Amino acid sequence: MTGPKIASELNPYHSAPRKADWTVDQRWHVYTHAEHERWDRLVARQNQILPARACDAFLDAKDHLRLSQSGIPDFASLSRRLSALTGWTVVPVAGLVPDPIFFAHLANRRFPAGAFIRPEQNFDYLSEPDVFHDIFGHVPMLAVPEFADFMVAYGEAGLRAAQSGHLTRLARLYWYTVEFGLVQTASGLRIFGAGILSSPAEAVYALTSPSPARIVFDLERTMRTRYIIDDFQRIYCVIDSLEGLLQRCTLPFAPIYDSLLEAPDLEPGPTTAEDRLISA
Ligand code: HBI
Ligand code: FE
Repeated sequence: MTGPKIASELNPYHSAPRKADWTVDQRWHVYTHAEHERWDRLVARQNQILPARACDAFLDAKDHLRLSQSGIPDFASLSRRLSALTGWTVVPVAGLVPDPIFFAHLANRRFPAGAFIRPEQNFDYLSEPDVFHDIFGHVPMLAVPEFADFMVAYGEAGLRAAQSGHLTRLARLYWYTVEFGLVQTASGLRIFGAGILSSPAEAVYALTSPSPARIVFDLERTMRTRYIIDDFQRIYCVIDSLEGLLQRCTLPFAPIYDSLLEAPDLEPGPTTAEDRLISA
């Protein structure tokens, strides 16, 4: 699933004036008809796949935020709807921003979202976060109060981890929850991770393929587990509930980092004797 890297000349925001916090102007009126239409096709495809696969909180919030309306969303009006629910806003960025900048935005309830849309030749997959991944994949969960508060706590923890040198381990928490998390519900296993929610193929694979391992989320285990960025995941972590994630992850992480100092990293695949496996 490796895609070609997006050439920076294809992303007009790379040459746009950037503010100190790395945000740019979205310049919504500059999107072309083809770009709006590409968004519509990406949304339509995902809307076919996500019912009964995404968690209900995501599906409800996606409708509430009117993300299936035609055209790439205007971040300012989307932010008004979102902030009425949880106080979060979305701010446009050109692409990846440096870690401390990213964490400072999260800690202040601002989600930095790529403003560009993937080019047509990358319709199925792009390694960089674009407007479809960031807005369609991430923003609905930010309208869910428990998740919204978890993301603030993550941003604050990120600012501390960047100082104390524990970012590698903290970033794995983000990866295995915010990006690739599954949640156990009364109606079965569901998706809440944005990396899966924005991928048609992985949305099916994550829930039903026999090849990846699915284990009950354990914070220490997650922090020790490396991840792969250019293929489907080989292991998924399953939380019990968003409330549980929030409670577990708003406790201070410093004692956990310390307790893991001697613990070796784990590969993203093989399970251990302590893992509690979940069948698909
Ligand atoms: N920047 N725009 C953007 N989006 C991200 O998801 C992102 C980032 N910068 C850093 C980063 N993620 C990660 O380092 C962490 O969450 C760990
Ligand atoms: Fe993401």
